[in-house]
Parts: sequence; structure tokens; C-alpha cells
Amino acid sequence: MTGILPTYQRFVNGVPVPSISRRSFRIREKYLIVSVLLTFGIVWLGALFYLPEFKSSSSVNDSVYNVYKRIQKAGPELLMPPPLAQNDVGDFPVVGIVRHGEEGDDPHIVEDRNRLKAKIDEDMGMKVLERPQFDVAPSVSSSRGPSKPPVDAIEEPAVRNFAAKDASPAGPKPDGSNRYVAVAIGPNADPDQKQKLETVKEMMRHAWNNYKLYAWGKNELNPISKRAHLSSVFGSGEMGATIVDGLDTLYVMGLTDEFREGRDWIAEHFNINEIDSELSVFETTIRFVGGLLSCYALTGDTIFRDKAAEVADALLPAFETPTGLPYALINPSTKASRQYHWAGPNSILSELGTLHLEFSYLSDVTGREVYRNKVDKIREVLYNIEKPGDLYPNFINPRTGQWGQRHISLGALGDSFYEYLLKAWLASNRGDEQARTMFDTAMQAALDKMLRVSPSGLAYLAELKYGRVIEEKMDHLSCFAGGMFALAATTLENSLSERYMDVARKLTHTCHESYFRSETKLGPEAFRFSNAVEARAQKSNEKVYILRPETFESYFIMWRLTKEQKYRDWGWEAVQALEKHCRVEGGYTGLTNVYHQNPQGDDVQQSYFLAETLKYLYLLFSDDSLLSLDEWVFNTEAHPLPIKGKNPLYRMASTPVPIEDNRV
Ligand code: DMJ
Repeated sequence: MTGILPTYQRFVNGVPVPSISRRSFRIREKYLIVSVLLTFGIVWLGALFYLPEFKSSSSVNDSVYNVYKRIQKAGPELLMPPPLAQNDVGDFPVVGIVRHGEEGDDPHIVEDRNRLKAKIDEDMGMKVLERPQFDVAPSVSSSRGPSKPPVDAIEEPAVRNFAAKDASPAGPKPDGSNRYVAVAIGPNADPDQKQKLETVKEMMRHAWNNYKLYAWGKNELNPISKRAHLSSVFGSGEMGATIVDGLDTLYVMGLTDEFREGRDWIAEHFNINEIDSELSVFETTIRFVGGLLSCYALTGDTIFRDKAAEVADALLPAFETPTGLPYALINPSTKASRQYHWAGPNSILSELGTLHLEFSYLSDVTGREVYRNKVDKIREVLYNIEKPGDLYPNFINPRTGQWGQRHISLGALGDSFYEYLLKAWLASNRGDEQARTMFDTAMQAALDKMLRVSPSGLAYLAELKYGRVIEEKMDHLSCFAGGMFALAATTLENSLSERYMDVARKLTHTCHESYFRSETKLGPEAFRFSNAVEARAQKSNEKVYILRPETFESYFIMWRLTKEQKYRDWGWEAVQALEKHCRVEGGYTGLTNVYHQNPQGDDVQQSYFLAETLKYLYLLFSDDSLLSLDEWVFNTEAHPLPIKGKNPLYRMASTPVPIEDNRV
């Protein structure tokens, strides 16, 4: 019988050796056998790893699949999570990887997946906008390397009612480093109020110290897995988002050592032009430009103004469009701009409409008109465009200036555009009348068409498409509207003011109900209204709480404007709920389901938790003179900007820059 392997005659000392007597394979035969086995092994293993659904077919495969899952547990970066069937949460780790739910995805995973998809699309040659030509504004100092300590640059004591000696028993330090200490309440304040303020301040310390310990210089913190969280709205760059976003809160709370650490990191390490990834023009403006400008307003330290100008300069190429409406994303290194893939050719209303406060103020403090020109152009387009039923759809094409789909919302994609119309008027000391008129016209239409009342009498803002209500649902994001309507009502007496105040009370009440009706006493991402449920989330992606501030923002403004104790009580309920469910050893985490008694954490400490959530809670228990609403306007990320003509800390540059020479 002929063997499968070829036979070769072997000779020993020239004498043929019978093949039948050989005990082992020859070298070449061994190679052949080994390579066949290897190939077979690779194909078999590959099939198991890449087709995990085979897992149920045999017990051997089961154990290999278990290895696959263990590798996956080693870290979300190692392998992408396999798609899960509805309700199939398998035995994925409780920490770090977010589970899919019944009807939808967790926002963090969705965000990451969109980002990955965008990357793949791009790599596959999908349309990326060309690098635009633009006029670069005169260059601002590079601000690299350590600069002088901030005390050298302070022009005057910060906020007027801040007095170091009141807050620090030791009195001012000889080097002046505690000149930043803020006083939130007077010496005779109620001890209960004082204890509440101290609690919130301690929360800030916990959030900051853990960020410092595990993620310093990175964007955000994973408080459960205790490491840096980079995949967020800041591209893949390391921009110290938590530092820049949280810094003015540290200042306002009088956390001077922490403030100084952050300030020095910004001076030495924050360089936007080194970032080679795509940034959201909107997020970068509200968190970075806004945060830096607040610090400049509060301290007079010119490093903050210079850095704010650097960031804004890096965003300018995104405005080079036929209409002047900016694209959504920009890479500061390559200057390439593009839209989100999910938005087609369109820019988003809430994004392009939420730059006005920061860019106008930046022009005033630098003396450079380029920034104001950009937002004035946006205003002009939105003022002149035909508006369906006096409302503004969420999508608009910056090439044509035409609306995209006619979806209208005071929640996601629309929200802060309306907020900025009101606040542009306030920040200009009521000089920007066009903004106020646009606000009142749009709000009248919104209240007529979008304000709904549930069977039990809860008011909410529904969403519209082509003039019809499409969903009986309100986003957590819309919960800022209570505060916005109250501000509108109390700053101008007009035919709408009574209605505004009534709506402000009702919406804030509804948002509180959405918190109160959950097991954790924290509110869901979105809540619905029907005959069956009211102010409750229904889909699993609506049940998350991602440390959002909007409801507390309304409590704060309502407290300041009405002095009704319930708003402070509601804020204190929220503090306790945050402490009970969101506080972990490594910081504060969001929750994946507010209706569970012991909810799972999402493992993300958002930068806005420090910028907004804790700041608004702190201000809720402070005296009114701390960041008085008569002198300050909060940008949409809770960064206070001074009101022109009313706040002595408004530092106008009489002549254009030169920023570098201004530094002391
Ligand atoms: C913040 O970044 C800002 O408040 C923005 O306007 C909307 N969302 C987040 C917080 O929820």
C-alpha cells in the first residue's frame, strides 16, 4: 500500500536501509505534518473567536468562548464588545463595560461606537471636508512653559464679596496664595446652611482629588476602574478637560491649593495646537473657552485670557463656510473640519447657537473683533432665515443656509440656542435687543406648540416634527428651561413674563417629580407621559443618570429668584442621593438605571459634574452675593461671565491685544 507521505530511500554507509524499519518521520515529513496541524489549528481557533455564536454548539467550544470572554474582561480596549441580544447581558463585567439594555444603548457606548464608526468611515474614504482656507487671527502668545504665579497677574481682589481673612482663620498668606479664597456665606449664617455648603465642597474635593490621583492631565476619570477616561467628546487628545472645566468651581469654593495646581497645569501643559484629533467646536467653546474666560474674569490672571484666545483661534477654521455657520468638528493640528456623520451635511442648532457669549466676551477682553464677527454672522443668518411657525429646526446646512429635517426641541440638539438668546441680551446689559426679541418670539411659539400637560397636571415640553408633537417625552437636558423661563420673567416685564414664571415653576416641579419617582431619587435621562406613566423613563437608555446638572441649575435659579425653601430642600435631596448612589471610592460615577435600589455605575465622572453639577448645588446654599445674578451670566456649562457695564470685573481691552505684553 502506498503511504500518504512520499517515501525516500535512506542509506547508511552506502547501504540502503529498509524503509519499513524506520521509527520516526524524516525532517521534511515533520515540517509538513506540523504545518498542516498549525494551519488547521489557526482556522479552528479563528472560527471560535470571530464567530462567538458557535459557542453553544459544543462543550469544547464553550470553554474556548469562556477564554474569549475572559480576555474581554481584561479591558474594554483589548477587544470590542460583541453585539448582545436584547436582555443578554451574559457575564460581562459589572464594572467598566456598559451593558446593553432592553431597548437601547447606554450613551457612552453609543458615543464610542459612533466615534469608531466615524473613524472607519473616514478610513474607507468617505467624504471629509477639505481643509478650508481662512485668515488666522493675529497670533496670541504661545503661553508655553511655566509663567509667573497667578498672584502676580491679579489686578484686584476677585469677586467683591470675597475676603481671604473671613474664610481663612490664618489670614492671608505672605505669598498671597490664598487671595483666591471665596466667601460663600456671612459669619452669622445658619449652621445648617453652612454644613450643606461644606458637604458640597467636600464632594468637589473628592471628585478633584481622585481625578488628580488617577487621571491627572487626561480628560475625565473612570472612578470605578480608577483610570483615565479619554473616549468622550474631546477627541482622543489629552486636554485636561476636568481641570479646565472644574477650575472656576474650585475658585468659587475657595479651594485655593487645588485651584493653583490646576492653574499651573494649564500654564505649563495645556496647548490646544498640539491636539491632533477632532474636537467639537461647541463642547470646546463652552467647556474650554468658557472655563478659561471665567477664571480670567474672577482672577484677572492673563494666562486664562491668553489660553482662551488660543483655543478660540484653533476653532476658527470651522467657520469658513459659505454662510459662516460653523461645521461641527475641527482638528486643531490639520485644521480639517467636518460634520458628524449622523447629521449628514448639517450643523446642529444647539451647537452653532451656543457660542455667542464666549466669543463676544473674548473679543472685548482681547480687543480682537474676529471672534465677535463670527457669532454675529451666525446671528444674522438665523435672524434672516424663514422660521417655520417662528421656531428653529435642529438641523441647518452651513453650505446652503437651508434647514435640514424639521425637528424642533428644547432638549437635545436645540436647548442652549434658546438659552443663549436670552443670555446674550443679559450679558450685554440688555443692549442686544435683537436677541431678546428672537427669544420672546421663539418662546411664545414653543409654549403654544410644545408645552403639554399630563393627565395628572404635570407640565412638560414635548418635541415637534413638521409642527406636530412626535413624542410625549421630555429630556433631562430640557430641565434647564425652568431656570431660563424664570430669568426671562424677572428681567423684563412684558406680556409674556407672567406666563414665563408660571411655566418656570411648573417645569421645575416636573423635573423634580422625575427625580422623586425614581428609586434612587435621581432623575432619568428622558421621561415620558402617557395614561400609564408620568415623568418616568420607559426605555433602558432613558433610565441612565449621567451626573447631569440641568435640574439643579433650575433649583438654583428658582431659589435665587423666588426664595421658596422647597428648591433648597430638593437640592439637598439630590446631594444625599448623589452621595448614596454615585459616590465611590474613586470619585463619582453615573448610573445605568435610576430605578434600581442598587444601581450599577457607568464608571464615568463627567467633567461637567465639577463644572456645573457641584457648582449649582454649592450656589444653591450660598448667599445671593456669591456670583450675584445681577452681575453674572452663566454660560451653558455654568461658567460665570461678567455682565458688561454692571460687573466691575468686566475687563475691556481698549486696544487690540497685544496679549503677551500685557502679562505682568
Ligand atoms: C453640559 O455640557 C452643558 O450643560 C450643555 O449645554 C448640555 N449638556 C451638558 C450637561 O448635561
